[in-house]
Amino acid sequence: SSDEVNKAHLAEEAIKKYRNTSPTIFSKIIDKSLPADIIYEDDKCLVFRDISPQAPVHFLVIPRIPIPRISEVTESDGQLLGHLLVVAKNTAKKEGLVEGYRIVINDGKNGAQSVYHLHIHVLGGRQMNWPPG
Ligand code: DGP
Repeated sequence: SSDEVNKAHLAEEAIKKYRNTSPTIFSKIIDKSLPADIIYEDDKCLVFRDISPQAPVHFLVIPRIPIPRISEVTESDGQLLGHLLVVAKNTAKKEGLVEGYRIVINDGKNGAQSVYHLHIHVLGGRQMNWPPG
């Protein structure tokens, strides 16, 4: 269908756009050369537990394509970004976070980003505070 063709074109565009991105530690988690506690994966993304958990439940949702950071995304990434959020919500439910949770994306220096492969943090299992530090 034209919808499938459109999806394929968007995927091809995203791969081209980010093809010069340097690999990070998350590339090794994706290709399974570095072990991680993976709790969900599909053709577009991976979900695994953070190595340094900041809450009783703390996992990361990452795209398979190496988008470096949220500030570099464009409209053509929209479908993928939407998918990552839906996966974050589905995994939060599977993890039993019925009382709520926090979703965070750190960007760049002021956002305290340390790994330049886009990731959505999901934290739960305790009361979160506002404002964040
Ligand atoms: P950020 O500061 O937003 O870039 O978060 C990066 C997160 O990635 C940080 O909470 C720790 C986590 N992390 C870094 N290296 C590894 C790793 O090798 N394995 C796992 N599971 N998590 C990692």
